[in-house]
Amino acid sequence: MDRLDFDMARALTRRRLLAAGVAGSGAMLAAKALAADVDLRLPGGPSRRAMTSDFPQKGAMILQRVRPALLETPMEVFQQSLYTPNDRFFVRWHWGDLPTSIDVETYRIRVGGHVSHPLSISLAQLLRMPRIELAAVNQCSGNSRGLFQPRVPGAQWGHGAMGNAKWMGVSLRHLLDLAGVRGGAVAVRVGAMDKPLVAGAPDFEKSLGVDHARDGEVMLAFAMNGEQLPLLNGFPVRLVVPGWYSTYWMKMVDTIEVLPAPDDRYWMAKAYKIPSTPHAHVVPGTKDFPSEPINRMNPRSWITSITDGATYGYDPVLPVEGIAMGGDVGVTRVEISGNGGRTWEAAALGREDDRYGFRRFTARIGVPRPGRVQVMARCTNARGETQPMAANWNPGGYMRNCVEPITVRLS
Ligand SMILES: Nc1nc2c(c(=O)[nH]1)N[C@H]1C(S)=C(S)[C@@H](COP(=O)(O)O)O[C@H]1N2
Ligand SMILES: [Mo]
Repeated sequence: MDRLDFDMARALTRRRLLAAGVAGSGAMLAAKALAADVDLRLPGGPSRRAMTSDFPQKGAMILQRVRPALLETPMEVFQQSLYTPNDRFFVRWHWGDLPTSIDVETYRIRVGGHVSHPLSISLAQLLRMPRIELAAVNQCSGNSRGLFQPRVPGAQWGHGAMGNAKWMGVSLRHLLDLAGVRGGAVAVRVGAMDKPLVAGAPDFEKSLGVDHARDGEVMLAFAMNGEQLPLLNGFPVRLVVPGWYSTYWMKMVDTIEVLPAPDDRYWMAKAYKIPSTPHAHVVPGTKDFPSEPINRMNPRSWITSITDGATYGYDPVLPVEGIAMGGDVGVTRVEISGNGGRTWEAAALGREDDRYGFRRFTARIGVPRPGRVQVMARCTNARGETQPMAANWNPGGYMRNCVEPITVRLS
C-alpha cells in the first residue's frame, strides 16, 4: 500500500481546528435540509430522508438525526470510490454533548489503570511514535437496521452506516507497552471526550480483551485517507478495531484504562449484546436468550452500479458492479445471480489493499429479453462463511448480512 508522507504535526494546527469547531456549533444546532430527499426503501415505516450538507466538514449526507448527529452515506458514494471520502463518511454519536473545537496543544490521552507507568500523551508525542497504516471498513452494528422486519428500535439506517478508509496511527500495543501492562490484566477500556446531556446517563466507553488490544493492528488513528479526521469522525484521535463493528471504534479518545477484571459497565455489560446463535438470529419476539457482546463483522456485499426499483435501457448484457467485505478476514469469492439464486457465477474481484477493506467486484449478466431482472451478489470470506439468503432478526437490529437483491426493469 502507498505510504503517506506528510507532516501531520503541521497539518494539525490549532487555527484549523477552531475554524472547524465554530462552523460546527452553528450547523449542529440548526442543520437545515437540502431540497432533495432520498428513499431508503425501508419496509414497514417512513422511508424518505432529507439530504443535508450543513454539518461541518461534511458534504451531501442523508439526515437521520440532527443532534447528536446521525448522518448516512448515500449508496452512490460507494459506487464512485472504493475509499469513502472523509466528507461523505457516515457519522454516529450516542450523546449530545461533544466538543465543537479541540485545543490540540492541551489535548492528552491518559493511559492508566493496571499499568506500571501511567502516561499522559500529547498529540505531538503521538505523532512522533512509530506509525502503522491499513485499510478497514468501519461499519455500525446497526447498519441496514431499517430493513429489519418486524421493525426494531434504534436508528433506521439503510446500508450507508459504513465506510472504507485508510487509517494511519499508532498501534495500541505500542502505548500499552510504554505504560507497562501489569500481570493479571484482562481488558482495556477506552473513554472519550463526549458526554451525555442527561445527568446520570453512562458515559460512552468500550473495552477490548487485553490480547485483542495488543494485537498490533488495533490503533489510535490520527489520519483517515491521508488527512486529519473530521471532527465528527473523532478528531483528533480515534480507535480503529479492524474487522470489528464500529461501536468499538471510540472517537475523540482521551483515556485508556487497563482493567484487572472484565468491564462490567453499561456499554459492555448491557448494550450492544447479540444472541449467541448462528447469525445472531432469533425468532422475532424472543426475549430470553443467551447473549454476548457484539464482536467481529461478517461478510457482506452490495451491488452499487444499479439502483433497486430503477428502469434502464434494454441490452442483452447487463454489467454489474459493487463492493464486498469479508468481515474480520478477507474476501475470497463474490458470486452473482441474475435468476433469483438458481445459478451463480463468479464475479471478477478488484485488488485487495488489506483484508479488512472493501473489495470491488464486476460481473456481466445475460438478460434474454426486456423486463424485470433481479440481481444478487453473495460474498464468501476466507473463513468459508457465505452470506445467507434469509435475513437474520434480533431485538437490537444487529449484524444483518443476508444477500440484498436488486430488482431493475430493462425496457
Ligand atoms: N466517543 C464516541 N465514540 C464512538 C461513538 C460515540 O457515541 N462516542 N459511537 C460509536 C459507534 S456506535 C459508531 S457506529 C461509530 C461511528 O463512527 P463514525 O461516526 O466515524 O462513522 O463510532 C463509535 N465511536
Ligand atoms: Mo454504531
